Amino acid sequence: MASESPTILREASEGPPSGSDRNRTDLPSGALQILRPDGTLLPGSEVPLTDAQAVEAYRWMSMSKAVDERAFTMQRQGRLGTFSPTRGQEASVVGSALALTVGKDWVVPQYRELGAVLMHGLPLEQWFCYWMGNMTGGWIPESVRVLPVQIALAAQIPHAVGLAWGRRLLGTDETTIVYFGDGASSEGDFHEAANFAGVVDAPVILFLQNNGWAISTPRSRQSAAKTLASRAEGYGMPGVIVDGNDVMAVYAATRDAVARARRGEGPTLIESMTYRLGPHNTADDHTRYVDADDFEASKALDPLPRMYSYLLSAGLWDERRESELAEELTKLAQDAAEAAEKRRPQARQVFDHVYATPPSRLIRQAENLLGPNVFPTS
Ligand SMILES: Cc1ncc(C[n+]2csc(CCOP(=O)(O)OP(=O)(O)O)c2C)c(N)n1
Ligand SMILES: [Mg+2]
Repeated sequence: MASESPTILREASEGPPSGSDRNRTDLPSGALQILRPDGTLLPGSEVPLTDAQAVEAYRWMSMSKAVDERAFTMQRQGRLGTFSPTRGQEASVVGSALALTVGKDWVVPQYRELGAVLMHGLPLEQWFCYWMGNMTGGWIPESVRVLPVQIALAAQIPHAVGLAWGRRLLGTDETTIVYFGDGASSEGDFHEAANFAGVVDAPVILFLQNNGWAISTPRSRQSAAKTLASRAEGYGMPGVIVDGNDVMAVYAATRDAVARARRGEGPTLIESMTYRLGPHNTADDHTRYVDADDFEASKALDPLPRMYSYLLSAGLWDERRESELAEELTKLAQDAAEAAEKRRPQARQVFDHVYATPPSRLIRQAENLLGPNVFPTS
């Protein structure tokens, strides 16, 4: 395990608020950063990951990217439904999920946390099935402590707080992490859940991925607060801002929040400042609303080359391992996608498990689509 040494804060500077739309590539002052964009360590900082964890983090980030690419291609070929890529947010997702214990702690996703759910045991084939519209894709194996994808913004946050609190009442020291975006943080559900978490000291990490956009609505239109983390004050919990493209900083901040939760000190709000390096989802065209210069600037902060450079200079990685990994991940993504395609959903499934006794209009629709006498279903 990595040491529990105190994390190093980025040198204080007068940074911009987390809500400014332009020049977002500068971090707000006080944001936690360990690995600079060029992959070198910030002077005076300690590496919070063991060598094995650093390689593991990079592998999961690379896997997330490989799956995104496969899924994107398949969506364009009409073989997969609309989905939201993680691209650009790999460090934010993987660094945080790495700080929790697999099989013990709970992961509650929004819809952009592919790496986290895979790391905590969700089979990749299930993930593909879900986005292919197969109703069995939402099934999560009993031993996997991951909750289903939540599209209704912020609706997962009260559930996560209840889950965290309930497990504590049962006498466990389990922790729950719940992911949501800057857009979701404007929903009433977020504020009610955060308030309740503070009151009952729920062992939960409210992990806010601030990627600057809620589809085409910029962060500045979500809240007039200077930073989203500052809202924590009103709920009686610490608010931490972290460079979300630095997997080490994200890990360190989440590790400290997990330690607090296990000690019975309650929730933490983490604002992870990151960038969406692409469209909101496969139905979106971000070039119509994201400033081209800003987009270029955020590409320079891509978390993958940053960690790649670090691993190279630490002697933990080389070009041969990189090309072997790329090959391995391409095959892994392809195999899982093909296995999911073999389970392609049948059109009649949309009529199943909805009503015990289907109303006549539903029967008419089913018969139009599938022919006479399709009901009763199995
Ligand atoms: C309650 C609700 N309102 C609106 C939507 C439509 N919608 C889907 S994603 C999205 C943007 C969410 O932005 P954010 O929370 O920042 O997450 P991100 O997509 O940036 O990861 C919106 C408005 C929804 N799914 N649920
Ligand atoms: Mg967002």
